[in-house]
Amino acid sequence: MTKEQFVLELQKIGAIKFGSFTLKSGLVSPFYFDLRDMISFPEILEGVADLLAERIKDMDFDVLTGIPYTALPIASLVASKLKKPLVYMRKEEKAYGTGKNIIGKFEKGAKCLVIDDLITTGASKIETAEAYEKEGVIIKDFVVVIDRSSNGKEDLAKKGYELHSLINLDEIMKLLQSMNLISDEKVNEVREFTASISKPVDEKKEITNPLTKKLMSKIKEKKSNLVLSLDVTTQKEFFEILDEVSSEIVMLKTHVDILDDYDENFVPKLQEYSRKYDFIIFEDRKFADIGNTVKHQYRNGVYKICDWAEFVTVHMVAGEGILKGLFDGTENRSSFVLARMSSKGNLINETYSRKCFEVARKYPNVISGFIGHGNSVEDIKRFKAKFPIGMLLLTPGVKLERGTDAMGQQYITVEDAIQGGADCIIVGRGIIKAEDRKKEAKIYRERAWEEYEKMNI
Ligand code: S5P
Repeated sequence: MTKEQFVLELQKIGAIKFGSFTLKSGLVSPFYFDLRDMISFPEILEGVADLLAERIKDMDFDVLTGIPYTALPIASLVASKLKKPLVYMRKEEKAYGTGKNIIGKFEKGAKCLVIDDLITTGASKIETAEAYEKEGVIIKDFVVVIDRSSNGKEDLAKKGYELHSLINLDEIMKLLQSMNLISDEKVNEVREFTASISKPVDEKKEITNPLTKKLMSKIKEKKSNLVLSLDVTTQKEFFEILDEVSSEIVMLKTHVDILDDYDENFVPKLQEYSRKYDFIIFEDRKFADIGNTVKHQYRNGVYKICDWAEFVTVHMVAGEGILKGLFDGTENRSSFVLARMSSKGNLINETYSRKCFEVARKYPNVISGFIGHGNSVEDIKRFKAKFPIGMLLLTPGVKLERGTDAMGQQYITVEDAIQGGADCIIVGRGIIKAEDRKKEAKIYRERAWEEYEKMNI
């Protein structure tokens, strides 16, 4: 099968579609490639495997892999044709923070060639390469069936990987045009779309959420990215600590339900502190129930959180109805969604985080950003790169030194968090258990601010 025949076959089975398709990013694309069904057409599968085998037979690699699901059956056919060993990485996403496993036999240091069906941006390829590299496998080359990207080759080259493709978008368009299978108008539409997505995103797109704006301007005014997590159980201790550290913090995070002696004096006193020391109040309630229940948990009961906390935390596990329950009818209230957690073995995975971003894109007026953590600067950067524009990252599990506690809390450093892209660090015991809390809070604030300024030059 020639490349041209292959493209025509793809078109026949509906793997190349023109129309209007909403992509994961929210962009509407005039075309869509979906090679998943190809496995049910043995001649096409055989044809693409032959083309790929021919393309890679002289490249230098020890093992071959395909990215599940679509490319794995293709890669296994190619591996068999070239008599090369196949390996693959589990597709099921393990909870964030646990290692992934490669299935198949390979030596540490083996050179692995990666086959995939498509490339749109280089991002997921880079993630794949890094995941393999963590397991001691060396990745240099990626071979994709269709390159539909505008800068994929360059983006991968920047990270030291080489991209090869059987066919690119332009070739497909030219071929279909020459066979009168697509109108000139559609070709132009596709070209315009591809050119538009390769333009850099306007980072300065205006933020509309008033509380996000408030937090951002307070960070600048107070020169502080420090959120204090004041997890103590008596009011006496609570306000003693606030007396010592309030001037260092931009926001105070409470767990109001852990106070043994909560009474009606607590909130007015807290509000007085907030005015006097100019910090925002953030109740870390982690709402996670159905809309109707959280509506009452937020407004009623003993604490009436909605009356005094400008921000709250939300788990998105119950679905977006939770936001209606919480925020319908409120003004000047916003939330941070837990898109990753710092605790060891937590069940959040990448798909879940991505779903949180999708919801946030729909509700920017009541979501200011995400709570998130990571095991390295690079890991946090990759996580933050997927945020909708204008969303903030608050990172808990932060201390001056890396470490853990006895109950699974994992700490990264202030520098790790901010260099990864955190807009604020959330610090609890690092400060409240220190001998000199005032001094310690100052150290956290200064370290975070220094890094933050470097990042935002
Ligand atoms: O993933 C998370 C999310 C949050 S909000 N991990 C966390 O530790 N938190 C909160 O941050 C947690 O509830 C606690 O209030 C604070 C961390 O406290 P520390 O004493 O470990 O710094």
